[in-house]
Amino acid sequence: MRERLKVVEGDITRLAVEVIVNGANNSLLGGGGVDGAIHDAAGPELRTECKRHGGCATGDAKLTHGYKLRAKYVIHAVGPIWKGGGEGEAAVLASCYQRALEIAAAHRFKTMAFPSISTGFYGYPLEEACRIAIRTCAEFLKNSEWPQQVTFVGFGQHDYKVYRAALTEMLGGTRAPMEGKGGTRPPMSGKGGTRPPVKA
Ligand code: AR6
Repeated sequence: MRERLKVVEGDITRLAVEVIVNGANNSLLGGGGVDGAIHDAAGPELRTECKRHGGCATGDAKLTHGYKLRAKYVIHAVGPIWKGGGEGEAAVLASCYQRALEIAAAHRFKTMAFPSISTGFYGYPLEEACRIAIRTCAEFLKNSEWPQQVTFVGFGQHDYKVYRAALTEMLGGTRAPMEGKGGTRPPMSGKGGTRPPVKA
């Protein structure tokens, strides 16, 4: 299971995984941070498809196509705004990851990448958030063949190091030489194959 989780440093919009996750807001109509970067890279059709969802509840996630992105699909997850930790933020953050994983598994996506949801504009402390991310994904993968691989994307050296340290501490090291700078590498695994039709 440990080898199914990895960390890279870089820009999630450049990853050649099958599905990337977006740290969105309730409107799903775009914003700053990773959301802005994903909409910019995907092009305006992404917003048009997002509009059709009519928003997304906090702690939930919605699927769209990836348009001009290298990733074929995007799962838009809405994380909690940090209010000090006493308002159920941890459960809501775990729910975002869980819902995104459920969607990926339902569509049998092989490779999936997460940004560090809620740790930018929404102010969630990074160390705590990355533990929730790792724990939720590790638990999910224990019981699911899909997605086959989950990548955590650290945006910048600091975030990358925090994720690496947490992964090693929580799940041990890996012998697979798969981790490192990821944003500009060649595809990490193939897209395509036969998939059930996607209902976005
Ligand atoms: N690739 C990977 N990670 C990124 C990228 C990127 N291109 N750009 C930023 N990050 P944030 P949130 C990291 O603020 O906290 C938006 O306006 C960033 O360093 O993007 O969930 C939405 O519309 C941080 O670690 O999302 C919402 O209104 C992480 O992504 C609100 O912000 C999340 O930071 C959501 O806030």
